[in-house]
Amino acid sequence: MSETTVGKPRVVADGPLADAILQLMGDRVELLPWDVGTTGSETPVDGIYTYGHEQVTGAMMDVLPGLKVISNYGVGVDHINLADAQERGIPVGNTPDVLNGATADMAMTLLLAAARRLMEGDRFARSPEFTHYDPGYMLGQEAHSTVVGIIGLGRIGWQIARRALGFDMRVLYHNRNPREDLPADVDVTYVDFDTLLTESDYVVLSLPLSAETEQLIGEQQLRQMKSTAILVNVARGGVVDTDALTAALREGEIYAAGLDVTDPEPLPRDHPLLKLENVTIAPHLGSATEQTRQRMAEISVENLWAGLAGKELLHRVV
Ligand code: 8YV
Repeated sequence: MSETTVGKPRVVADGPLADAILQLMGDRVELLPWDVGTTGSETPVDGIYTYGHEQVTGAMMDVLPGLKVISNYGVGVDHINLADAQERGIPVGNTPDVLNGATADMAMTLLLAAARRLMEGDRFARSPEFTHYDPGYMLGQEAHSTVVGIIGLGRIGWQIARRALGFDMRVLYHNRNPREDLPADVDVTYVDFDTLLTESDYVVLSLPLSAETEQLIGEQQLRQMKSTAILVNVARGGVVDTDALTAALREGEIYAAGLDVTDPEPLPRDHPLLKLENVTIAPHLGSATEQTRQRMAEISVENLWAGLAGKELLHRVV
């Protein structure tokens, strides 16, 4: 142990961490590499900081003596075993709300790009094949004045709904239960899962990944969707059966997909999904704006400080 690390809280983190996070942490912690969570430590480890989506299990918590807090950079905590954390009395913090707007913007970006074949057009416009304009090529699907079905009308889903209303879309949603807290003058309609799938022109996924939602969208659900429908996923790749989606897109069961997330992530570089023209895909950029990332950094580091000091976290999941 060097002189500069004596007495500092020791925190296992998966990195390399963004500069903004390192700046906020300053020299207040000793950062330990992620594999300490596997090899274990004889001296106390005070915290875990998750930057990407590395798995945090009860076994990892057990080999880090004195663990006081797990702070996650992001809202989704499906990679952290919450039951194990709760059982051990270790608070888990996340960064909700600050990323609602950016993630909803990304949902609309993917929806519009997939509907209007933007990436296909971009590839064509750059290629040697684009030698003359033809009003008959690359006709897409209308986005305005259509029906969007949001699965998971939580904090992010609500922001997607507001944007869709601005596009004159009719907004359907499905949650475990209808929301009672929505403003009365906002026209969003709760429907059952099957109705949402069959009536929507756009099915947008913005729900957490859990044992109940894993592979929620599979072969049968894709078959229920319109052949002109577009699936947008800004949630987690695991909510969708990747093989079933690949087949549905290839066979024209649905029109297109706009994906910010995949399962696995990233997909193997030779995966057939990546070869399809009717997929618009981003490398998990939902909340990736400079402004949102800064706020996520601030909240996650505040959560870390609070947990290390034994205080209530700013945002605590369990
Ligand atoms: C983050 C996310 O980029 O917040 C989430 O759940 O998926 C993303 O916005 C991610 O958590 C950072 O690794």
